[in-house]
Amino acid sequence: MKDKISSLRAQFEEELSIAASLEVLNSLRVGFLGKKGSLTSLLKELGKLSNDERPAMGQELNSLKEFILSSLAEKAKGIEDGLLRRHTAKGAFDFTLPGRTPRAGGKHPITKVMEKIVSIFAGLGFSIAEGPEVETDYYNFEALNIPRNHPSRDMQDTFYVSDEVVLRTHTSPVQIRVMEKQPPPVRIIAPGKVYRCDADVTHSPMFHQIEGLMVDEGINFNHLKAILEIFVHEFFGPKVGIRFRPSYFPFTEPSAEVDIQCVICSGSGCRVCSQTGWLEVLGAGMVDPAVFSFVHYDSEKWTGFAFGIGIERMAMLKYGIDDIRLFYENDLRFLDQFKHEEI
Ligand code: 2U9
Repeated sequence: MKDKISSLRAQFEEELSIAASLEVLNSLRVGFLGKKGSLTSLLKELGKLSNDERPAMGQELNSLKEFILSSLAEKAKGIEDGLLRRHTAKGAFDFTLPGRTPRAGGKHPITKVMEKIVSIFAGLGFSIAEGPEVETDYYNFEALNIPRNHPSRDMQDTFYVSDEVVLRTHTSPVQIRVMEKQPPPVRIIAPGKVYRCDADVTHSPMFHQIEGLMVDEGINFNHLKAILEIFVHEFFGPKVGIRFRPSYFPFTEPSAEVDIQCVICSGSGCRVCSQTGWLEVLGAGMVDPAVFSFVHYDSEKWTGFAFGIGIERMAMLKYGIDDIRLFYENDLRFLDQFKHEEI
């Protein structure tokens, strides 16, 4: 038995030394260790040995088995490494290929328009104020002189959280909160999300506004006109015509709606401006003294103007977009168009 084990080891070493592929290594493994392999047959013969001989021979066979397994593994690794080296040396792997560039995103068009408008007013000395999107009836309506029976308070127009709590329908409550906290002068803009129960091609249940408020001694309608003219010319271009039309809001008196010459037809009349040549872009007015009395500002001493701008509307006019829902669908074919757009 001892001789058989020695000659099996010699035979294995001989065959291993000339094995040059993973396939040959596998047939060696089967030939020696498989069900009918030569080492397996010797293991079966152990039973025929005497009780004295069996343990030593069993140990020898086991150590030969370990030797075969570790030698096969070592040789296989050598062959695999060689294969890889030859493969890459042949040029199958091009180390000079550039990596895959990650797809770069861009700012959402609403964010871009928002930031542009904020920067125009920041340049005119306005600071930014923010406040909660879930508001009380008092801040959203009452303190803004919006009466109990006003249509905007209707369930049809406002999202009610409870009898006294609403999703803000405009950012005006921010200005009320600022005035409650600080005395005049005030020069702020309030950008943010607002909510109205309305949905079609030009209305979304959530949209964005920037409102402005300036309060000081001697502020009059001329200041309002000048600030809004500067804004419109910076945003739409220096040549666009602008006009103020009398209007009504509960929180301003007098009030005005501001139109610009149609950006599509330059004023000659088209479908977008309903053949009028003008487009309404924002609302404004002198703060109603009733609003000042809610925040304990003396309306004999202080006057102020306020204005409101709908961001989605500005973006739609600027880029000629006719459906507001495109802003919220996250279709990259739409959004990618604004990626490199300089406003
Ligand atoms: C205070 C007092 C007055 C803000 C104003 C408008 C006119 C206006 C609309 C523009 C488009 C809303 O998003 S929109 O539909 N806004 O027309 N907003 S005056 O007046 C204020 C605000 C705060 C304390």
